[in-house]
Order: sequence, then C-alpha cells, then structure tokens
Amino acid sequence: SRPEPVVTVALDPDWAAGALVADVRRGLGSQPRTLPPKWLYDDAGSDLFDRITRLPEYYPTECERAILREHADDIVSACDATTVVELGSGTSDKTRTLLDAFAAAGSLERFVPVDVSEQTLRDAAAMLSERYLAVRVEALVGDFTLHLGHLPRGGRRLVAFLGGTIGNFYVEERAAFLGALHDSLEPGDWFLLGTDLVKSTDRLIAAYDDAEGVTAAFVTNALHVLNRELGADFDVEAFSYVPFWDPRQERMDLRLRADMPHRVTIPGADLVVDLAHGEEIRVEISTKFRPERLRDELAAAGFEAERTWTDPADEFALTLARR
Ligand code: AVJ
Repeated sequence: SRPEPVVTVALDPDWAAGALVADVRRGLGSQPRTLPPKWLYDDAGSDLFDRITRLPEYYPTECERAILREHADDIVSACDATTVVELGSGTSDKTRTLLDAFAAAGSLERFVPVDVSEQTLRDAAAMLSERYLAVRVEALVGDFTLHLGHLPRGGRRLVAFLGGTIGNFYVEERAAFLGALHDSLEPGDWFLLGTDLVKSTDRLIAAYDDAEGVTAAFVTNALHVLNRELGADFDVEAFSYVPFWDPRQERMDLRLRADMPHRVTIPGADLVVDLAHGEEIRVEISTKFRPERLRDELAAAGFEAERTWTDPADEFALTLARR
C-alpha cells in the first residue's frame, strides 16, 4: 500500500483574511508606509519568486544549494536528529538533498514540512512520502511566526529554516521568532539556519534589481494582492520599484514609489490612503548577516552555534545550532 502523508491544518483561512486586513491597516494607515512580505506569496507571487531563484543575478538559491550538496553528510553526522522539520518548505526542493543524506544514513524517521500554502504542501507531502518510504511525512499547514507550538513532539528534532527568509524579519521580529522557536524545542534539538551574508553593494543591488524586471514584478505583486483581496484600487502602473542597500542596518530595502499623488481606497480594510508624489511603501527588507553577529543573536535566544558552512565565495551561510 502507498504511504499516506498526514496533513494537519493549523492555519484558519478566515483568520488569515483578518490578519491581512490588520496588517494593511497598521502598515498603510501610518507612516512610514509598509506592507509585510508574507502577503507576496499568492499563486502569481510564488511563481515570480520561483523565477527569481533561477535568475543569473540572484545568487542565494544556488549558493545554498551548493552548500547542501557539499555538506549534507556533514550536517547529518554533526547532529543526531530523527525528525526533520522544515519551516516555509514550499516544494521542499532544496531540502531533498538534506533528506537524501539523512535517508542514506538510515536515521530519519519523520519529516515535517510546514507551509502556509495548503495545496503546495499537500503536493510536496505526497511526493516526499513516495520518495522516502521509510519516513513518516507529517505536514503542517501553518505560519511559522504563529504555529510553532503545533510542531509534533518526540524524537530528536532538527528544524531547518532555509533560503535566508529570516532576513525578512526586523531585528525585534527576529528575536521574537528565535525565542518562540527556542520555546517550542527541547534541550538537545537542533536548528539549521540559512542566512545571506554581507557582501558588495553592487552584487546585492544586481540580485534585487534584475535586468528582466522579475523582482520588480514580484514586489509590485503586493498591490495586485490588495486590489484582489481587499477590493483596493491601486493604479499599479503609477508606481516604480525602488530597491536600495541600507548600509547602517545592513539590509536590502525594497520599496514602491508613487510617481504621482495617488488616493487609494481599500474597502476591505475600510481605509483610504493619500499617497503624496514620491511617497514610498516598503514591501520587504532582506537583512544580510555577519557570522559573529548571527552567533550572538542565536546565543541570546538560547541556541549555541556549533558549525557554520559557507559556499566557496562566502556569500551564504548555513549554521547548525543546538538548543
Ligand atoms: C525568500 C526572503 C529569502 O530576501 O532574498 C527575493 C525574497 N525578494 N527577491 C530574499 C526576495 C526579492 C527572498 N527571501
């Protein structure tokens, strides 16, 4: 008989709709105007992000993949995990390299992919349970900023948070996330974190302002999401994409700028926003890290960084930490 993945739904779609309204009211209703990046990943946004990962300028995906190819066996032998959890797993594409290494060592009992997109998760879970016949797949439909308390217990767990997604958080959100993760784990559990590293400004700008304009389309999709989900009337053409490097905070700051004065009505959020000519909405930040600072932040949250692997050009890092 075919193995069947178990899928638990922690995310309530009605609640998610309410959270979008709250985020829009909070972020667009005050200055500086912001929108949280998590709403960028509807179907169109997920496709655009997928295209970003294949752009020649966007190095993080390929760097992280190279580290996993080179060091998956080291990761498996450095930790004694029997359960692998992946936060924001999507198609679990890169993770397969890691799971293959665990499976080859015969030590993996369970894989827990966690993602907000139920259909993507169901498809990935079905594929994975066929690929790893000896592994129980227990998928969790959830938001990794809210539902860490729903992670299955027992066994020794390794939580993987890849892709540099932690760079989307503001400093205080990062501390809150690491603290919540610490609370949801047991002493001896493991955390594998992917982070993009500080590097030359030119290289960073190129990665977030690609020649084909895919990143601009991805960020602009935020306005399409609000038009569709909340009946907003953003004139999407009236905005330009403005990516820049913030050297003080060491992060990319990705914004949309109104090219003319623009009144936007957002009925679903019961909000009218008057944007001045040149006014900007910050849609995403992407923080870049320095290894020593990362170790300090992990330590402050109760994790001890035990190993760090980078790609040959030191562009991206995978850090293995212990709770
Ligand atoms: C998925 C958050 C890691 O910050 O590099 C890519 C998202 N935004 N290009 C990143 C993104 C614009 C990406 N993360």
